[in-house]
Amino acid sequence: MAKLDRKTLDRLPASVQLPQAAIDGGKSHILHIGVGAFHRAHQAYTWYQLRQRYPQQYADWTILGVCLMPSDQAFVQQFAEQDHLYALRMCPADGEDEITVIDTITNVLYGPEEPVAVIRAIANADTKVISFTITEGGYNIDFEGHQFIWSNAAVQQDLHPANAPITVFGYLARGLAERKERGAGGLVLMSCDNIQENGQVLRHALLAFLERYDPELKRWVVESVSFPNSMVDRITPVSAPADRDRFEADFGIRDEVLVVSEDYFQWVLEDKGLAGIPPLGEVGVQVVDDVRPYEAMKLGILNAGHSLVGLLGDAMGYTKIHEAIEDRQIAAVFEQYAMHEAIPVLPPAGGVDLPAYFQTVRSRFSNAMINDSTDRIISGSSDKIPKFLLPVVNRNLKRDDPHVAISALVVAAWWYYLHRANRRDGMQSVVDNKRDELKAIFEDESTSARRFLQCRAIFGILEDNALFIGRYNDNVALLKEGKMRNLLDQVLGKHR
Ligand code: CS2
Repeated sequence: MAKLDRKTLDRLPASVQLPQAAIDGGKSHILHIGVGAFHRAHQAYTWYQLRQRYPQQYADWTILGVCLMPSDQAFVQQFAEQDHLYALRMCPADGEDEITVIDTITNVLYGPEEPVAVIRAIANADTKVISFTITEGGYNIDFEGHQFIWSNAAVQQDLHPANAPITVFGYLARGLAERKERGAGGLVLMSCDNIQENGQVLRHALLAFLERYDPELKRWVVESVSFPNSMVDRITPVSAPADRDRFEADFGIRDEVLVVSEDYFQWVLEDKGLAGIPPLGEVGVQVVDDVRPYEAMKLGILNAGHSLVGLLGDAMGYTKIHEAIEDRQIAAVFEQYAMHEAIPVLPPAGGVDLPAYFQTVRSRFSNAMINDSTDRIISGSSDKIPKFLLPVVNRNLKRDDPHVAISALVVAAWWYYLHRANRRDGMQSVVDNKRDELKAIFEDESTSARRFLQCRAIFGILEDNALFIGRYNDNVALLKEGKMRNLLDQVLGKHR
């Protein structure tokens, strides 16, 4: 079967949108680290649209991708075999899908094999923006968001300039040092991960690393680099073989790196240090003075809501998000969480009607066409829960009348998920950076619930809060008895 590439492109029917704008092959002004499906459904799509709209002006605003993880290697190869073309299938809940072939990523470097090329690209004066989707854990910052984690062995290796870099900080340090040396000028480092104040977190982590690596370079970065915060949103599951089979059946061409996403799109970007960057506002990006309220809204309602629906859904035997959200009790628990725990502690976001925002999120979750799995949502929970749910809990605990019943249920449901996974397969099936630490905690079933909450790297000092512990313990007790429906009934209506 022929694959999607430059030669087969024109076999696609008119219903598929094809790139029209020519590419200036010489240079790419954007370097992106972490070329996963989300990046391709979101930022790459946006830059692509800009080039289609202004083909002459922005012909060289293309993306040079960088992948650093061994798990990305197969993708790097397949993508190259397709001349770096991929199709994005955007699915509304009902109605026709929209399919666009995107050519905006001109090449992808695989860091472990081509470290020097990555370093050169960072140093290249043509590179004006480096953006990042390296996941919540990639920033190597502890729960409170303040301390850089020095105990990370890869970070220790990266501190020695003679070693080949491993972490994103190792690459940035070497590349930016060369950039400074060459006088190639400052640039924008744009985090696109789900973290409150993602730009500031990136800045904080990088400066902490550079303080030890090269204090002189740190000073240069402070003066020459901007770190705008941003909020990015588009639900993008991992595409399944069935999605690729369908594409092949429909069009007679195989796309091994197809991306499937919802049709909803949001990107809110802080207007900070963006001089010289094309007007992304022209293609739907909201450029604002302060992104933080938008980030808090999205993390606290959509991302924490995802964890809620994923974990409760899994506990009740659902494997898909759109099926779990159709469960009457789960839907009611999500609504109670949003209305009584999240929205009252969220700052106003530029006049957004938060209850209406919640309703939109709920209907996005029920979109069967994107077929998102509870497994994807639960994966990486030890990086996600501290960024998504715990800020809402902590804001509540600072109030006179804190509401944490549902948040404590979500944490208990996570405990329950790990408890069952440990019994089932010794946690082999758990995808999480902290799996080994978690496994040690779950070895002794009689103490696992208590020791789980004591894990400070995840929960900070939550275990010192009597209200939260009380709620959590009640939930764990019922979960141990397997009384999930009773538990949800009890929690519904119990606001505190
Ligand atoms: C999800 C996000 O992984 C998760 O837990 O909540 O990937 C979510 O789909 C995106 O942030 C949507 O923009």
